[in-house]
Amino acid sequence: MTFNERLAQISWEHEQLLERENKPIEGNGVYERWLYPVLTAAHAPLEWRYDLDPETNPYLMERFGIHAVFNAGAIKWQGRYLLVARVEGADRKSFFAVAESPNGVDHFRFWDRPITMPEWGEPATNVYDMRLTAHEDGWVYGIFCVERKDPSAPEGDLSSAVACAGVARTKDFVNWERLPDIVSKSQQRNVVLHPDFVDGKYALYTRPQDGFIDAGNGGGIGWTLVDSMEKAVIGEEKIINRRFYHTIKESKNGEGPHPIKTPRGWLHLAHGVRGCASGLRYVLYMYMTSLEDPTRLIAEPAGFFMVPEDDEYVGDVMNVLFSNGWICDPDGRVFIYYASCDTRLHVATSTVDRLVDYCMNTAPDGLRTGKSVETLNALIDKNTVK
Ligand code: BGC
Ligand code: BMA
Repeated sequence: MTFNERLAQISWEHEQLLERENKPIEGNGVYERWLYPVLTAAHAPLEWRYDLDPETNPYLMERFGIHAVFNAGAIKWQGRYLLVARVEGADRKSFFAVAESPNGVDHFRFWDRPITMPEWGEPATNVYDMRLTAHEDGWVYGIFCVERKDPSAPEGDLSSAVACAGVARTKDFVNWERLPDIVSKSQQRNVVLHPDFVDGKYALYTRPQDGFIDAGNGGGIGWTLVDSMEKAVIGEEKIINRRFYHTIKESKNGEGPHPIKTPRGWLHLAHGVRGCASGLRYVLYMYMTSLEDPTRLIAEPAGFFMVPEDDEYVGDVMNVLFSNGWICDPDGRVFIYYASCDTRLHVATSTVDRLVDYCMNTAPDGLRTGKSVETLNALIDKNTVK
């Protein structure tokens, strides 16, 4: 193929992908998955991947490999559905890029350029998993994981890392003001800003952990209040959602996007991790906290909300669903953006009513098999005509 033939072909294929309509798949009553991923590496603009000049790139080769698009923060902004995705290059570095859609389920297109995130302190080796919060103070904050090589790692150890929470704020998603990384006594990878002031302070969901990978004695998802986001220091962390033996979150858990305020309480989406023969298994689960006291757990259905299915099992890091973005429309529709296997991004839809019903009316985990059978028998009794 000539340069021009090849360019015509890849442009046509790219446009087909971007214009493809999505459709919902009937599910379990709680949510509907949609057939096609909303964002993949193939959605990246051709201008990002190719040198389009026949003089300097006669074979029309990719010059910058985009490998995966996943774990996106999400927000409704000026009537449009915006995702701030984690885009990972062939070089394993990830960065943030905004993609927008008119309806939240398809036609997502990246803006012209990725986000140029200002550095703070020692330049980051990697950044990922941004949680977006339109805060009561008028700013949109992005809190994300900043990863740097562990300076105390022995020579030859090129894996040990230090993770902390980076903070930036914006009013247009193009220009970001970087604030100091959040100070914390432990490493932090899943820090999320609550949208409202609480007692006049900023409230953060945290995830204290012992090491870079190990949650260790960090009991689960924490909560802390800080005076300012311009100099945030995590002091006392109150654990609001614990980990338990033999559950989907026995190894680790972390807050997803910030919770949605509903008349019955704050609705949370989180991830739970357990170890198994095939490595770490990441699944999504939900819980609710009280409006009066956002640290008080009021409902938590047993087990997972979503796990990988079919093709979702296959990817770079197998057996992983992860979500750090959802959008709640004024009519109560909820768009849940979840990624599979650190590879691609999908959407599932539900409503606030259905998700609250799911949380309030699904039995909690009894933490042992006998309790599970009791719960099951109660349901069967209810369904059995006497
Ligand atoms: C990866 C993340 C992962 C973390 C812990 C990082 O280096 O980029 O995707 O969550 O390690 O395994
Ligand atoms: C983590 C997260 C994600 C990722 C997951 C699975 O700890 O921070 O970036 O999706 O591991 O690799």
